[in-house]
Amino acid sequence: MRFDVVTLFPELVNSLIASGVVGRAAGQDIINLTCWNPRNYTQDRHQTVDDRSYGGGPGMVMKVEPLRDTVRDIKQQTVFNAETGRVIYLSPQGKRLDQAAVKELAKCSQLIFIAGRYEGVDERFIETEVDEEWSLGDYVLSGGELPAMVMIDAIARMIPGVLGDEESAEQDSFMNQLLDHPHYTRPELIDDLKVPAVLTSGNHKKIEQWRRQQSLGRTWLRRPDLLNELELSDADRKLLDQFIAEHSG
Ligand code: 9WO
Repeated sequence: MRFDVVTLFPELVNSLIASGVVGRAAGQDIINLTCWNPRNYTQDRHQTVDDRSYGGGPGMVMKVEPLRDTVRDIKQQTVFNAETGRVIYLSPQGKRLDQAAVKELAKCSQLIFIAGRYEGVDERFIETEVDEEWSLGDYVLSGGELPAMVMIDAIARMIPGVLGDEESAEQDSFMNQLLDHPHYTRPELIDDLKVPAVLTSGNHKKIEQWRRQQSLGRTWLRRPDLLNELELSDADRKLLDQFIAEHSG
């Protein structure tokens, strides 16, 4: 899968491939990450990529031409396929990203991310060149680079072969639409805090049940909105009812 990022800060985005899961996938040529700087697509002496906002007010807006020429060059140089490729803009005005959307996007052959800066980009660029607008949440950052990096990380780990067997995405929080259960490692006792006995019992059936119950219980406590989306099995219902009884008792 190809990730292309249009950014005024390529070194920030390229730091993704220096380490971790994404870095390893890039090293194995499972993914390709390439940054494109719209400053290289300007025609004027000052390499101008922004200008004042029509209507007035503080702050600058990213100009159409450098962004449009960058996207056109990416599409030409990488032989962009309009069926399997997407141009994505990251902003608080986008649709909220969730794991289901991440899974869908992981089926694409190429994603071109537009990382905006300043107060945003000229709306005409979004209208004509952008396929999808995504938001990570209701907060404002100083640019779209970090959201693009977040999306690349989330999408890359859904691509077959990116995660090792030990890291398998099937076990992740949200892959089963619930929050994750708690995790523990050595030592078994620290200060007066003990690891839950079930986890050291060696009873794998019991351990799996306990983890499922913790996932259900924590989702009930912290994200009831997620639970409302689900039709629980009889077994899950019993586990959750027991959790709720113990929690209020
Ligand atoms: C900056 C600003 C300053 C003064 C008044 C209003 C303002 N709005 C913005 C603004 O929204 N800037 C954005 C910065 C322009 C597009 C890129 N930026 C961005 C993307 N900030 N936050 C995101 C983002 C993307 C995805 N999910 C969450 C946040």
